[in-house]
Amino acid sequence: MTNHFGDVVANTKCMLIFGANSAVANPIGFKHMLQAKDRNNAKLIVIDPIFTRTAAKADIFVRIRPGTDIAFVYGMLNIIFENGWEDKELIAKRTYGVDLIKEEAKKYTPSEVADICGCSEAELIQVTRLFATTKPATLFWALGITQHSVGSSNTRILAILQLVLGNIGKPGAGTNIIRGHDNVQGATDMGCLADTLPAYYGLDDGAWKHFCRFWGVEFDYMKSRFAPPSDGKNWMNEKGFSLSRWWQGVKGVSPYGSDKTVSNANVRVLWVQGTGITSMAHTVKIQEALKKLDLLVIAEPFVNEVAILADRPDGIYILPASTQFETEGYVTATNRAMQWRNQVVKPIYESKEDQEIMFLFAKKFGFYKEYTRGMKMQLQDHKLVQVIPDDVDAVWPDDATREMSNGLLSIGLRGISANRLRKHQENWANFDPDTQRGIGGAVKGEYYGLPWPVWDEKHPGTAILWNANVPYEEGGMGFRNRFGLEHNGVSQLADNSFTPVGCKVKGGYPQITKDNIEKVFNIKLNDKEKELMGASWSTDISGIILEKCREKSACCLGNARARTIVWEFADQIPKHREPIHSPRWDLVQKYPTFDDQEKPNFRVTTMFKSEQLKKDWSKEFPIIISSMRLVNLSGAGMIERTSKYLSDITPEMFANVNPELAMQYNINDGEMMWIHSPQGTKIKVKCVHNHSVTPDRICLPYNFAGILQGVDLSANYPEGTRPYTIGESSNTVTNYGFDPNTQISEFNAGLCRIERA
Ligand SMILES: Nc1nc2c(c(=O)[nH]1)N[C@H]1C(S)=C(S)[C@@H](COP(=O)(O)OP(=O)(O)OC[C@H]3O[C@@H](n4cnc5c(=O)[nH]c(N)nc54)[C@H](O)[C@@H]3O)O[C@H]1N2
Ligand SMILES: Nc1nc2c(c(=O)[nH]1)N[C@H]1C(S)=C(S)[C@@H](COP(=O)(O)OP(=O)(O)OC[C@H]3O[C@@H](n4cnc5c(=O)[nH]c(N)nc54)[C@H](O)[C@@H]3O)O[C@H]1N2
Ligand SMILES: [Mo]
Repeated sequence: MTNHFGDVVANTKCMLIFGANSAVANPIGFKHMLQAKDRNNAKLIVIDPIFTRTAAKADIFVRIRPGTDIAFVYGMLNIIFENGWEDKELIAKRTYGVDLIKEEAKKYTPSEVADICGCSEAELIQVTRLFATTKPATLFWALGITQHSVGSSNTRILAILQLVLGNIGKPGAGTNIIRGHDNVQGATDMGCLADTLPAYYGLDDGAWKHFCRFWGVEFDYMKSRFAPPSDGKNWMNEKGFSLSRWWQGVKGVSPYGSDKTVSNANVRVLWVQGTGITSMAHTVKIQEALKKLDLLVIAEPFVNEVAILADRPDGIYILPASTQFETEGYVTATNRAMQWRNQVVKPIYESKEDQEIMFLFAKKFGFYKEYTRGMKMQLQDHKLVQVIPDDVDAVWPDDATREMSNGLLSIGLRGISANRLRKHQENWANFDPDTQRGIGGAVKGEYYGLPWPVWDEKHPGTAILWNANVPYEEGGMGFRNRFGLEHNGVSQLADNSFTPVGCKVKGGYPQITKDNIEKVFNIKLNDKEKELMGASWSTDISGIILEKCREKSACCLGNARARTIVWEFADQIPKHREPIHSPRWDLVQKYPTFDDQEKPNFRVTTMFKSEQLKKDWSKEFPIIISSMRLVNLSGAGMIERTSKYLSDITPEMFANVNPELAMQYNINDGEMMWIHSPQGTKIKVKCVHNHSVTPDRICLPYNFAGILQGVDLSANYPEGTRPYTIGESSNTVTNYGFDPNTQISEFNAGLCRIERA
């Protein structure tokens, strides 16, 4: 989120939600949106293929076909440019590539959009007029946008819409993706990903060297932990398998179609800690892989249903992990704010805290010393020194928090500390809910939870990203200069007539490096500073660059242009592309998906066109299938399905089906039906007649497991651990399809065939 929920309540005049059902998935967040309606008479617009509980509260609801948001937004942009509603000054001075967007948008006339999206021209015009002419206006989105083969293009076009309207870096505006799980922002920041070290540093040697420096280990030691280079690849710099495709790395598991696995080794052990696995797509492949593994380890407070999916006689270990209430530390909320949590009780029974399990693992495998040394380092006189000896344990979580502050500069964590975050927690009552600012005492002027970036220990955190109307010292900044100084001969820096408030460097300037700092800041570094300073702001552990930035009231990120063109991606600007399994064969010809991804990404190749063009899938699979959440169940659902009362609300797995569609297949309300996928898999679920879906689509919750393709797996649960309700996982029939950049599965647009069971 660029902004925060308090800001929505206080300042927003119009809210546009694409593909989020916050009334169910984020009820507390949604309460803020309802408050904005009450307090500011803010208008709520919802764009969703399903009439959700969120849509029920909207001033305008527009139903579109899943996977067509890019066409809809280009349709909006076309109308915006035709009427001159764009922010001309911002576009001229602080963006790059908007002309290409304007050109592309011309193709999306209201009638073209109506045809692609299945809405009316009047609906598109009404939404655009309201959203473009009401200021400030904010944009929310969640999984209806990201979980698609065009997920990354989807998110880009929404950011571009806000840029064009000038709804960025301002109170009441912004691009606000509502994050999912508790601490999902924190988990991402900490690099629980297969393609980067923590804080988005990536995996190249420069990133590893930076980490080795603040972890207090030699780069050569780190290198020795990895398999030697082979097949022209240095595996240390290669992405691992993603959570959505790990099964393709297991020997003997057949991939889909022509998909290939390109790795130096097979996956032989699966270690599961904090994810449900049955919540991932392609359950049948997962089951196949689980059978072939050497070993499956689950570190969990519950019996994760991955344990029962495969009928393994041996080689499964469940380690009891304690819950968040039995540990201490911080989590990061959807608005980048860090919330400190106390240990409520010591770990009960024989369970251990997650980090303790990892420490014991490291001890057993002989790298505990190197693993924990980062926590023992402290900055003294601009240099990191080991202050706790190797044979003395660090203090959890204080020393771990310092480790992050030492090294995770790319997201601006230098200003955090355990004590600073504890102080915020102890002073909850002393923050203004609208601005999130401390009103007095020990927290005066600081933003609650120090939303990152929090550049140094005096910095208050950044309540609203890219806000150039407040000084650096209060969380202000221009747009980041991340992608070079020039592209196609055009400067990527902001126009010289634009200077963020209070900044002593006038006009556009680049991100700050050791090489350019003297010139950009018009200063002379002394020899000691030169010796200690890292190559750029994001690797300068000494902190000298950040000190100089404070003196100049200038953000280290630079003052640049926001780009609409991503020259590294297959689609340099977002393009509408039909879902891989599309119900519109005619549109597949006009808007085909990407070329097959032959170059492995996350160690696998991915089919696009070859799968899409194989045949007109809609002949055999005429119905669209998409996902939903239930308020009483979360994720893979194991936690709640072990509660008698929460189970009782949805005692069975089901699908919402429009009665008209159900009756075509002779399926009465409450009868069982089969759902078949293009991959040849099937699930047996209860048919619930429901008018939230139109007759061309059905919608399923994804929070069940324990039954697979009609087979009850109850016997596989260890005694006394079977939840009150089990059911088919909708992910058994989730269609083939992955985003080319992120590998996220196509959970929200696929096709199926139904029949009475
Ligand atoms: N079809 C379909 N599939 C989807 C989605 C969809 O919309 N449709 N959504 C996707 C999304 S966005 C997500 S985030 C995933 C969510 O799916 P999962 O990641 O599977 O989510 P949870 O079920 O919450 O899994 C968390 C597991 O961690 C355990 N756990 C809880 N607390 C702790 C702890 O402190 N320590 C440890 N070690 N374990 C703990 C829980 O018992 C649980 O088994 O599902 C994805 N799958
Ligand atoms: N009770 C409960 N709360 C949860 C969770 C849970 O499992 N249970 N999970 C948590 C997690 S991990 C997450 S990530 C969040 C997710 O939060 P949300 O994303 O708000 O949850 P979903 O129900 O998946 O909502 C996605 C919406 O997108 C719509 N949609 C599908 N395809 C498209 C499309 O192509 N375009 C548009 N415009 N809309 C589309 C769907 O119909 C649906 O209404 O929820 C979190 N909160
Ligand atoms: Mo999520």
